[in-house]
Amino acid sequence: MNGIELEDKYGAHNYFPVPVLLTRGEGSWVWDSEGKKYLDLLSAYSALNFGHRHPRLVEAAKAQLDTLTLTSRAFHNTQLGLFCQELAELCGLESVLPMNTGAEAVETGIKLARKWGYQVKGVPRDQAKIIVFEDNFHGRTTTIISFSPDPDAHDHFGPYTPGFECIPYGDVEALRAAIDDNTVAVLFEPIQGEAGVIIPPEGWLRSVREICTQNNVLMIADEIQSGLGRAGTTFACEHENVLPDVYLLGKALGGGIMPVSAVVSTRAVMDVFGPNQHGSTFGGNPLSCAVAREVVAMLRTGEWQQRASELGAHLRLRLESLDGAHVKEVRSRGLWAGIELAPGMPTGREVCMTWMGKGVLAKDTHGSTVRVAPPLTITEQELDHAIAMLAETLQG
Ligand code: IF1
Repeated sequence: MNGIELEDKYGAHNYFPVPVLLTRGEGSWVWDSEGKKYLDLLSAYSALNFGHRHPRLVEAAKAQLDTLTLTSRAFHNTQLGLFCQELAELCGLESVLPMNTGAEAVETGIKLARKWGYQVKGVPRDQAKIIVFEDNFHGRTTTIISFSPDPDAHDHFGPYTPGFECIPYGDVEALRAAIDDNTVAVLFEPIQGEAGVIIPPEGWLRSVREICTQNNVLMIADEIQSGLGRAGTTFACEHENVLPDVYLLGKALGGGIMPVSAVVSTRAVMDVFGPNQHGSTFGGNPLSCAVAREVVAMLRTGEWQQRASELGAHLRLRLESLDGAHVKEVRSRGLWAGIELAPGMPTGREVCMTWMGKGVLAKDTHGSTVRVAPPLTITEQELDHAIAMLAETLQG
């Protein structure tokens, strides 16, 4: 049996992957078991912003593998403090709580906001409310899916966690109306990824910032997919010069090598967590921190963000030149685009299957949208080739 057959026989069927068996990755490219190569336009949902096996990141991992990989937080290790300092400085904030997956960072952010609400804001016990948005995606734990609008993610996993109110994304008046004395946080994606790269109206991020400040509510930005260069800036919030109270980070923070996530905030907010009140076995391990420190160092120069911004402008022009009979709308920021297919076109999955046959790997979302999120290492020539293959695919 090959890998696909083994997965089918012994693996849980919680995904429906595109039928390709990958064996090697390098930069913007991956190879399948038959030696065919593909441009990777998914980047593991933006966990591979620096491409497959970036030499600087592999080197950082190898060096740490030969010294110390795991201590638990029962003891200090020489990588964690430096990671916290360097990431806090990159964010323009003061304190870092390291975790592993994005969902763990989101859960940590929810616990942080609730505890801050009770201990600092003075919300009555167990009355904390967090405002979330329609078409959100923040992960797959039972609390997170409690406020998921997606039936596949939500249904049959009850009983659900209370304390969340879901309102329309991008609607300032709805937000103003939803906030009350028990509201402790607003949890949002600055650009909604899974919803299909949905970009909020210009000024919405600033309004969220103002409303949160005016009402003593924590502004929690889930930048797990939108952050770390993807949107052409270090954080997507920067597009409107907004600094949230809390950043939730993950995916690319691990350099495409380790699962690394983090919650970053001010010292005043983070100090609501005392010893033994939160944590995880692997959070802050020296191997993860060594890789994530190299990611932070690569982002510190701004060259990756600049590259995503410039090449993203080129990507947008190329996508907008696609035939309007095939494409209803292009939404993009930086090297991140959602291509809404026109009515009557094949489904997003069918388009991705045909595109795969032309040497490009991408993923659909919500049936009619094709996501484009190449590694930020992609060249203009590679991008042009991928779009040319898409144009061929759409021509049918
Ligand atoms: C799957 C989607 C993307 C995220 C944001 C938190 C998390 C994610 C904004 C949780 C994770 C992943 C999860 C993965 C596929 C992918 C995904 F299709 F599910 F919705 F990217 F859009 N916040 N997104 O995008 O991070 O716990 O996964 O590390 O579950 O299939 P995680």
